[in-house]
Amino acid sequence: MALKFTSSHWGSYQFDSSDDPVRLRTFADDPAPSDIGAGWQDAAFDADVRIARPAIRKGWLYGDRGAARNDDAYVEVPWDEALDFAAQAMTQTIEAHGNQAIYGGSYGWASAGRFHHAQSQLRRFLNLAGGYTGSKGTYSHAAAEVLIPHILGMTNGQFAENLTTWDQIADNCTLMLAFGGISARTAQIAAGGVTEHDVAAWMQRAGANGMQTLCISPLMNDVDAVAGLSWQSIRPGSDTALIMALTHELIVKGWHDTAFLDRCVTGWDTYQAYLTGAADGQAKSSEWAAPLCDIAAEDIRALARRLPKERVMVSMAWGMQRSDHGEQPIWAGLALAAALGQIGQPGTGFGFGYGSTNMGGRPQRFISWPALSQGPAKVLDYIPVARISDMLLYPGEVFTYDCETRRYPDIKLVYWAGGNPFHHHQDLNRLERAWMRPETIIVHDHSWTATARRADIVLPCTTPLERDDLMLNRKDNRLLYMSRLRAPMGEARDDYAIFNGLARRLGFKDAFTEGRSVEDWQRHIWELAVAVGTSQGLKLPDYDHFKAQGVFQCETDTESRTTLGDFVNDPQVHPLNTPSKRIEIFSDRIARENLPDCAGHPTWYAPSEKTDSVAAGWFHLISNQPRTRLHAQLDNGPIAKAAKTNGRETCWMKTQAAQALGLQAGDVVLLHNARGGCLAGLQLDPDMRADCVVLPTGAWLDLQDTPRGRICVHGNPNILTLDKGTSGLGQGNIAHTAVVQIEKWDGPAPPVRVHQQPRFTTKTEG
Ligand SMILES: Nc1nc2c(c(=O)[nH]1)N[C@H]1C(S)=C(S)[C@@H](COP(=O)(O)OP(=O)(O)OC[C@H]3O[C@@H](n4cnc5c(=O)[nH]c(N)nc54)[C@H](O)[C@@H]3O)O[C@H]1N2
Ligand SMILES: Nc1nc2c(c(=O)[nH]1)N[C@H]1C(S)=C(S)[C@@H](COP(=O)(O)OP(=O)(O)OC[C@H]3O[C@@H](n4cnc5c(=O)[nH]c(N)nc54)[C@H](O)[C@@H]3O)O[C@H]1N2
Ligand SMILES: [Mo]
Repeated sequence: MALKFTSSHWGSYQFDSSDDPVRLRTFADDPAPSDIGAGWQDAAFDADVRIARPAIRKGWLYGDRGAARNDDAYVEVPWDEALDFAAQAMTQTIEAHGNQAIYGGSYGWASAGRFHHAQSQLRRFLNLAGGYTGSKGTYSHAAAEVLIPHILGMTNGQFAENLTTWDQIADNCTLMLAFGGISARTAQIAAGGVTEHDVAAWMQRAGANGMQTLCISPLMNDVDAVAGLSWQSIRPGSDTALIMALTHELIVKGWHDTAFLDRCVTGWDTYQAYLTGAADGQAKSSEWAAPLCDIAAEDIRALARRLPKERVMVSMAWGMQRSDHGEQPIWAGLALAAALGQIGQPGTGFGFGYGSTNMGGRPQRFISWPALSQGPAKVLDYIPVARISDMLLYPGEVFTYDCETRRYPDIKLVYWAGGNPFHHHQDLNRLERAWMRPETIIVHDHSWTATARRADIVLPCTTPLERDDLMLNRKDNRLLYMSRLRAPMGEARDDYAIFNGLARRLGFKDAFTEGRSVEDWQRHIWELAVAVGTSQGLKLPDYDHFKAQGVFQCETDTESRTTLGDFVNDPQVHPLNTPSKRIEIFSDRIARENLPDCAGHPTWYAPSEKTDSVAAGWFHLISNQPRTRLHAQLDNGPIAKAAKTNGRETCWMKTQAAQALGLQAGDVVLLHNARGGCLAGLQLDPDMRADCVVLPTGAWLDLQDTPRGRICVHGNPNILTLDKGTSGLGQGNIAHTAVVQIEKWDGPAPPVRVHQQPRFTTKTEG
């Protein structure tokens, strides 16, 4: 018997291939495995959702140019025919419109594993085909990705890797201000694979050491139970006002650390003039913030009084900036930490992303393992990733992004592999309209997701359980050889094999494969990894030994880090890479853009939707990350299904708020606003705000015609969210900013059909 291993974004697994049937078990050395994975095997081999064979949308075969894309039947075809169609569509697009008419932004999480990473494969393929229009930034933290380089002189990725480590927090921090929480729910996930979940254990250790945690969030359970926990409920979208009022209190009481500000910060005077009202006549006082945040002014003052006496970490969940003007809480939070003068000291200062995944603040050495080469980019056009509907609807129009002005390209062909925009994008009715514009849409997925059901050429790929791969994640201490559990289902092929077939038709197969088989590539990547290991003082085994052992443990030493520690120690010797060489609380570069929605210093802007500006009966929608799956992945599996309410996605309201509307646990409710509507199954939660409703992301979109119009009968919140950029600077998505109305669904509710196969037809039928 030989144990074999595999990995995913939610955890790692082991199995004995001589077992019959073969069953995945959680990786034995993970101290706190995620529940999500218990449903992986069933979800992956669910014949009801798997794409068995290549399929072409009927209307596309007859040249409808996208008209019926939102609800059509599919014709199954042999692989050769499907690949011929795809190659022809690419050739025609490139000849008639040039490579920039291909959108290959293809955002999404795909699967863990270095070689079979769908986006890497796609980009390598499209670059060899002459290039494509790409995307910049993520749905996770786009606003921060643009802002942080301006104000800290490093990328968001570099900042993330310099996050003050958990050991320092546990030993030194006495007050954790957890804006948006720090949760084991989200810490189940780590991009690229994870063998050890430890965020909950670090929080317990910090709590046992006396750290107080203040969960500042609309939901109490955004921090899991821990010693020293308390909850400050806040109106969604108003954190910037609270942070400014706290900073204002420090200034007027003279409790701010002027020595730190003089030494390490630029632009404090400008910001202070804004806070005191000298600049605009409005002091950002506790009285000013109180009605915005729905927190008593006295409570804000009491919190401000505590701050100078504690060793404080100002922590922001990533979700804080996935909202209108999402740049501002980050910038204002950094300014608050600067005013406290505790940046650069162990366990205190400013943090972004603790608990948002398992990665933030891990006290370990990060090693840059090799990846598949994607080749040089040949087209330089791109869009901010969340502006996809705008791009498709308004080709040629101007947009601003990161202090540049550009135009949207005219896209004729969309190619997606490893993502699900009809899960992840906001205002899905709007995306559906935009999605009708391109001539051809090609999608690789293993399952009939909402996006696959809206593609013209659907190519079935394997899941990681059907292929070998390497897990090389710089933020995990182990390297895993991922072994296949079983042969591919149906006619599924690896993304690599699919691109191979296309590259042959397009005449660049040799350049794409470099003459290597899958195993040759994996051996090649491993050899590069061995060289990296050597440069880091690690002796990795050769490929065959690694494959046989399955696991390589890098090291057990911890590496403790302090964000901006060197800089604060000596700003002259370790200056920041900003224009002023310091932390920029005023950025001249941003100010010069004169943007209406992002000034040169942290600024309060009212969000486009909020509960205090609508009539009673409106609720703020919180579409947070789902506890039971990764985004829309595994939604068809047993763990996600067990958490649904009568087969629909569960939404939560505060007990009293639901009672006031005459609603009970288990009711089917309709959530709606001007953009759309969805059904969900109601559950009650006493520990959340009365003006909020929680509907996590990831229920597969199931639009059906009902007496109340075309609504999602399953519970996808993105039918309700707002498709707008955070600002003309960051252009991040604002998924966390939306208001909705709720009512009981009377009468029979339409059954959910999206976890079944789509409609099939023949070429000539109908
Ligand atoms: N309302 C709201 N919306 C949100 C968010 C929110 O907080 N609220 N969060 C946003 C965030 S942070 C993110 S990151 C996005 C996530 O959005 P996505 O990353 O698009 O979501 P996933 O469901 O992970 O989609 C990955 C897809 O890749 C497919 N796949 C897996 N492995 C492979 C493979 O090997 N090859 C191929 N070809 N396909 C594969 C899966 O089946 C799945 O359909 O959602 C965003 N959307
Ligand atoms: N189980 C699971 N874990 C995941 C994922 C998943 O799909 N499933 N996805 C992963 C990905 S891609 C990402 S990017 C991260 C995202 O990680 P986060 O961004 O940290 O997670 P969210 O759940 O979007 O947001 C955290 C909380 O912010 C609170 N919140 C929303 N609006 C506001 C506000 O205006 N003010 C305050 N104070 N709080 C607010 C909500 O109550 C929400 O529960 O999660 C990762 N982890
Ligand atoms: Mo994300």
